[in-house]
Amino acid sequence: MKYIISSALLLAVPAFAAPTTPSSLFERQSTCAAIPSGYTYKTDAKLPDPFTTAAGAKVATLADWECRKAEIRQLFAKYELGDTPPKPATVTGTVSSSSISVSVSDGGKSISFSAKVTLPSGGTAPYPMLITIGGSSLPALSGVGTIAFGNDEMAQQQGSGSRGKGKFYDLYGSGHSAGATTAWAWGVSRIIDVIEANPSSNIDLKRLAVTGCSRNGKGAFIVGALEERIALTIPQESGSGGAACWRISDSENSAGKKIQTAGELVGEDPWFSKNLDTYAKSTSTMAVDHHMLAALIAPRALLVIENNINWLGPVSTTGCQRAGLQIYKALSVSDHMGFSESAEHSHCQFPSSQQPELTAFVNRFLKGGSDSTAGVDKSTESSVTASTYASWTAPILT
Ligand code: MCU
Repeated sequence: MKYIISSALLLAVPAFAAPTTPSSLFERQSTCAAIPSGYTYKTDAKLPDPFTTAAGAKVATLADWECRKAEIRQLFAKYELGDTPPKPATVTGTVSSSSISVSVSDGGKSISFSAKVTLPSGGTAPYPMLITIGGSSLPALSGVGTIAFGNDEMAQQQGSGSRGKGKFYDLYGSGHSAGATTAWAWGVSRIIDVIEANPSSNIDLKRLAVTGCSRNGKGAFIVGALEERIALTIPQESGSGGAACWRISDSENSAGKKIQTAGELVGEDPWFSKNLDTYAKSTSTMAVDHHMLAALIAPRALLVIENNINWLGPVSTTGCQRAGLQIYKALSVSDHMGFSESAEHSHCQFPSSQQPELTAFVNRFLKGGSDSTAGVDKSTESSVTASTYASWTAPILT
């Protein structure tokens, strides 16, 4: 059954460290073990341990973690995201003060798209920029410009019949394993390729953030997870498929809460790979869950914004992201991640109560400030702890 959020309009490392490109990440990780062939995960209703490898080894050092991170990325592809094609042979484009144009050729096919640029009114170039997935529902961020990514053009989200439609699939074929959110991440990566190739533009490659709300918040979370050149990821009210963990949502649903589960979500829109269909009704067999998105984003900054609307799964988002915070703690960068869940209000209408943490993260990670109030952990579901849902504890990686 399809539920609708009542208030929703359905149409509707230090921050300045050099960005790491996916290729250099894979170069560093070329000595990592591959997932054993025929690998399957055990059945476990508790959240998978980010610190135990597929082969069963404990992760104790930062070097171990680099390999585990590469493994987690592969596991996300296998269980729910599908494959992310690498940077294509040809990516060209231009950056102006009003637009970024992108042309891509791969395997004899080509696509072009553009994103509207709005530079900030104050400050000096190159500017920090917020990449918006289907628009932003955040209040304007002073001194930060926007790059409006048209995600629906890249991969549609208009019901299950829209799977495999959009420019990504024009290039890679309608049967490509990537779900829409993965295809959006690939598209954002191509925009960043063009920014990178135009180093004298008005845009600061090292100060890029991404946001989106609701379904587009799921997208923002996945974009931040798959694209290492994003310094700050701000998914807003993403709920199931974003900040919620599949397993916790299932247990909440079993307890009678009216909450979105993976089983329901896969019938709505093609946000995830068809790979997820296999596991959507048996999420306890998945080797990943959404606390592990933090594994892909850390140590880069992450501010997860949520709202106490039942359908978003407030207990699930709180338990899940409190487990994610353990990953940042293990990397000794607790203050690079924040979780902020507020009392119920209209969907995607940012409340003033969450302004302090938004300001703190933007100051610290996009403007080079030393705002020590980053690292928030607040939820109206105050009694929810990660340990209820996880049987592991995080080591401090050295
Ligand atoms: C929270 O995002 C989605 C939700 O997953 C869907 O079930 C519902 O239909 O739409 C939400 C949304 O995108 O609202 C704008």
